[in-house]
Amino acid sequence: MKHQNFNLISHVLCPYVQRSIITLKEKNIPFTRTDIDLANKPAWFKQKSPMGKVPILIVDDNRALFESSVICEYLDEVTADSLHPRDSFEKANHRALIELGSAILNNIASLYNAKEKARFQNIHTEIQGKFQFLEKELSGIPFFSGDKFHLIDAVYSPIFRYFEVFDSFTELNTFAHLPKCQLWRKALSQRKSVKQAVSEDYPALLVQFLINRDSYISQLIPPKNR
Ligand SMILES: N[C@@H](CCC(=O)N[C@@H](CS)C(=O)NCC(=O)O)C(=O)O
Repeated sequence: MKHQNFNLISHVLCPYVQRSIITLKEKNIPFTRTDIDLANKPAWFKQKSPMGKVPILIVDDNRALFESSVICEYLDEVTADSLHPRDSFEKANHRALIELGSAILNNIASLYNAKEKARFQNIHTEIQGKFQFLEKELSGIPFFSGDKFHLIDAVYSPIFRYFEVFDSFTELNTFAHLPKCQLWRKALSQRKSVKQAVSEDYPALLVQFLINRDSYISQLIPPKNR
């Protein structure tokens, strides 16, 4: 890769930012991170982000890319040792399951915004259904396809991270009957790049974010976490 200067426009809690940071770290790409307040978006950000969303990757101070999957693929392409499998079907399948990961993130947003218990439970069942599918697809240990960490692992790490916080105050047991997902989840949580993708106060910030939803999940958070 010729020397390029990367700045990732980010938000402290965003799971799509996290997958990009994990990719940057896994590929040892030097970068700077600029966190912005999504409730008060700077004017320069609106010019760079047509959808008003993070992450945005600024390349050499003048070019910008949006959409985390595109950013991860680009970073993977401009550096050696791809984080995708070599086999075309396997690679396509990883990409398809990355899409599934984004669908799970949408489900998680619906979960924490659900006002009523019944809706919350229905969405949780939908999420479990998607992980049941993944349980059948998981072909390796400790990561999705075995020893090598791939882009798909970067995508699922922030997804599992939500459940670390949910499990600190609820009994969802999302992965109770999914032993392979449990092992995958554990391995991802111990990966250095995954740990480094968020700040130490991430759990407290997420809890505060969940309280502010004023939704069903907010009511489950005990006073000691507030
Ligand atoms: N498909 C987008 C999704 C990114 C996204 O939804 N980012 C959220 C934060 S996690 C965002 O910036 N939302 C805008 C807002 O909250 O106003 C991607 O993969 O980059």
